[in-house]
Amino acid sequence: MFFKKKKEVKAEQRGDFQEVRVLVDGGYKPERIVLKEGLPARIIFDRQTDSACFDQVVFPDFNIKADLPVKEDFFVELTPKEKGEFGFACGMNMYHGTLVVK
Ligand SMILES: [Cu+2]
Repeated sequence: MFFKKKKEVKAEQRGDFQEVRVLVDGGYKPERIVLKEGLPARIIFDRQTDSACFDQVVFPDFNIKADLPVKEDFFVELTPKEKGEFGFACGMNMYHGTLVVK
């Protein structure tokens, strides 16, 4: 049997923070984002679809609920304080992504 691993992208460290871009179009690309524990993170959402499904993005573990503009970069800033996997989703909880904190 073969298992296809979901694409995982590591945030790029820039001095005292880490940054990653997420394309929003029929889902979140990448779906799995690797972050370093304790380092402030900037997740840049690049929403290219006007589907109402992606009007909001929600990070329940970080108490973040944000409105995503269309065709405009939107920054979500958070600091992962513990290791583990933390989900995020569209406002309707249909499309999902995961922050993998190492
Ligand atoms: Cu949705």
